Amino acid sequence: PVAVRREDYAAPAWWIDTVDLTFDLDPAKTRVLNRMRMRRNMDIPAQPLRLDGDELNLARVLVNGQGASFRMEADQLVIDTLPDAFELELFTTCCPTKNTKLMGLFVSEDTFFTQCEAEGFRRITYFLDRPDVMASYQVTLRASKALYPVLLSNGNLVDHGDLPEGRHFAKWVDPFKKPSYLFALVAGKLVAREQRIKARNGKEHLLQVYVRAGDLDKTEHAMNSLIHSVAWDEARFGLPLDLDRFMIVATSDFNAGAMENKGLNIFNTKYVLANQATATDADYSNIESVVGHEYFHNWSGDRVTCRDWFQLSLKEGLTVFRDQEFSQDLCADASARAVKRIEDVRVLRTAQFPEDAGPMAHPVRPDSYIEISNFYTVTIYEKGAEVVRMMQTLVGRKGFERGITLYFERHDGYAVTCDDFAQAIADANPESELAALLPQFKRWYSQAGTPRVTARGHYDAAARTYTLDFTQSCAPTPGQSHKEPFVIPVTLGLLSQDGHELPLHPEGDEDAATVRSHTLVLTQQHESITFNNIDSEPVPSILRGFSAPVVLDFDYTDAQLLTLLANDLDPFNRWEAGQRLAMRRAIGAITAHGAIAAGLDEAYIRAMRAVLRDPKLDSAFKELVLTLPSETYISEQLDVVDPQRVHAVHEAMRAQLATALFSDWEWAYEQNQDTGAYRPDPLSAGRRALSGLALDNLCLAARASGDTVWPGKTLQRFKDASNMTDRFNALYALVSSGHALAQQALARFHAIFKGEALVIDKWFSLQAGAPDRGGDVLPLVKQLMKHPDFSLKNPNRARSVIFSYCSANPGAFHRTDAAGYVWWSDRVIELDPINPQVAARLARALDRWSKLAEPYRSAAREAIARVAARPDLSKDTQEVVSRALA
Ligand code: B3K
Ligand code: ZN
Repeated sequence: PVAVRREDYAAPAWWIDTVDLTFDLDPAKTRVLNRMRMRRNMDIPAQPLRLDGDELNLARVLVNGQGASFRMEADQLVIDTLPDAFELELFTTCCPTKNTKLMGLFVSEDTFFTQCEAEGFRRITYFLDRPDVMASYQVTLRASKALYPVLLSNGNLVDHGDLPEGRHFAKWVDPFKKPSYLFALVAGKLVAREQRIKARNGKEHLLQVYVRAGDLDKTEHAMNSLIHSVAWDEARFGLPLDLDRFMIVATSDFNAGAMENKGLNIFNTKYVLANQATATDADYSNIESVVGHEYFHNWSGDRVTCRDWFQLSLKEGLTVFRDQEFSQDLCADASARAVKRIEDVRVLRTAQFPEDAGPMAHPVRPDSYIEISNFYTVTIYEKGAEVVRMMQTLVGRKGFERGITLYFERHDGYAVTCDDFAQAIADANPESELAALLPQFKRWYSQAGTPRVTARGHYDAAARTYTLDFTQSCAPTPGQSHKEPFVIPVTLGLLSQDGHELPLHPEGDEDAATVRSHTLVLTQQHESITFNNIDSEPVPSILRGFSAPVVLDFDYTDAQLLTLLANDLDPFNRWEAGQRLAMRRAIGAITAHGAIAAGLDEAYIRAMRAVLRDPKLDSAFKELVLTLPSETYISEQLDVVDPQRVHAVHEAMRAQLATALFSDWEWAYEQNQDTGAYRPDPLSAGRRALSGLALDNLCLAARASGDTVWPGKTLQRFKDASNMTDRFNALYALVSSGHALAQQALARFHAIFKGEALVIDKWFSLQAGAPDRGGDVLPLVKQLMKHPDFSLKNPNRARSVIFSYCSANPGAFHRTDAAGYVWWSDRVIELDPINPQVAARLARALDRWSKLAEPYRSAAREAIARVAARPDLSKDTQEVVSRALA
């Protein structure tokens, strides 16, 4: 397979002005009539017309109503001789039931759905399937009225009616031009929750959430999230809903989380369906984020889209930033906002930092790809969002809003680039540091890898000054051996040793006399900042709020970290101090020679107890502080990883924290019981999260002491719980502590929820992700694959077993006998012909193989090579494994 390169971008040789599609929907053979008005792009030299296609049967090609001569070149339909403007009529068929890739037109539970991003439209009809070709669409759907009573596509319903032989039709017109990747249709037996809303200007809109008949009682939260999203985008950025009707439709077979098709968002059921009996607080919160995310794409993605797929982060980074801000703005207070920020940073550091350090590392705006589907990554999404966040930091919140306004004024209706976005934000803020540093700032788009910022502090008692020296560097990544310095906003403050926030007097900035946080913008490899009037050596709080996506290296003493943990005004750095204390102890125990020891000292335990018992802190924040860094995050800090040792130390630390704080956990559990009606708001969700963590610790401590009281109470809690969060937390506590009662709880859980696919996913996932005890998880996972409820074709189900084991359970997956790796390679090979996107994602489970200690390293490499050696691998999987071996 050949790589597509960003520098090869060329404007399309032809434009498509209008598309008129007629579908005769039949699961085995759907007929598609495509009539397009096309014209030559006069700005570039004349070229033949090349239309993309994939797995289509072509029946007819007419140019201006006449048979035309054409040829096929690989998957492309090529027409050499054409007038400058013409009507092209294509007639093709495809087979939705055989479409297990879930790209293009497919059937899920007897309903038709489409997924076209990035290159799925070519599986529906021949087309210029690239985002810079924007056309006006009208779509006629025809199908059996009994089997497919609901017929949906983008835009407005302009006509519908009955046809002979029990069939009916619906005609939709999208008032906006769009690229093909935003096309969608849905046809099937669905019901909708509906809500009419009034925008600020008094205009009415119809909001609809379509689901299968039995799921209507799980749509209230998604609808509320949509209503909040519409209001938020209008209030924060002045971006209104531009359609009369906005639809969300849920399907249980979906590769991604959701898709922002214009006016017709298609969602994985996981991000729509929730009620208190079936969904956890985390599910509620994810639904809010994803509904927001897809809705915000209506502007950032649909009104202004990407010129080419290298610009993917133009819409994804910006839209993740927007959904993160949305969720924060829905929080009642600063503490809840900080909790959300910590959660977002945790995702970035546990998933994106490893990507940036591994074989798939790529810039936020990549330079080449073999399969674009492989680049829907945490780098494009989450790091892309951090780049946008830094722009906001550099121009201020108001300045950023001005920038967004200018961006949409300039580019509405066009397909543009990341450069255009950054330019608009800078141009709207000509006096800002962003405007002054724009070319250098844009290295965040072009250079891959996570920068490391090393800081050193010097206190001069005689001069009463404190100086911080900063050095930045960035390790080589594939194809980029040398990196230029980044623009890095570092927000910082100083604390006295007894924990008081010091007023800052940065040299040369006398106005800052009373400021307690200062944002220093690093641009050089080395630079310093000096603070005046400092009476004794301070404790620096650096990178507050995680002001840049970097690794901060500062040689804190334990005493300094304990001061920050107890006193920092910035909740992010308060949490971070606790993580650093735990990380230091984890690394110490892992790298020490000899037997496994948890290595948690009294000072650490005491500090954790103080946080847990602090009446001024919210439960949600406590839960984050009391949660140890994950095995994945710990492993990233090591040069050579022995996953079994990491796992053993992590388990020992968990057990020690459970036992040492036993009565505190009991107290915290009792303190965090809610009696009122279930509400998924951050405050009560935080209380459930902390009581869940407490229960987990109490069961763990019981395991060590032989106590049976808490496991018994936990089982009772599992049975009595009035919501899924409490029920699942209790089940989790029994399973993760390996208690004998777990088996009956699991059986009961399955029996209660056997009709609820999303809950059964949780049931599978919990077992496949359980802490390994003597290699017991792999045999269990093999059993789970034989369970009658298991299906490899359903992505959610496949992920719930296979990914939970291979990607989320390092202690079980990395076995000295290599059996986990062999099993992984079998699953990648088995999945690849069914669904290459899911297979390629699974293929990334061994991305970090070269960091592993022996015998893991050689065994992992061998397993990857085994996959790579397969003939007929999809280009998705091929790209991932060949980069891993490069
Ligand atoms: N834009 C879609 C991505 C679809 C994934 C294609 N492989 C979801 C989102 O980011 O909103
Ligand atoms: Zn998106």
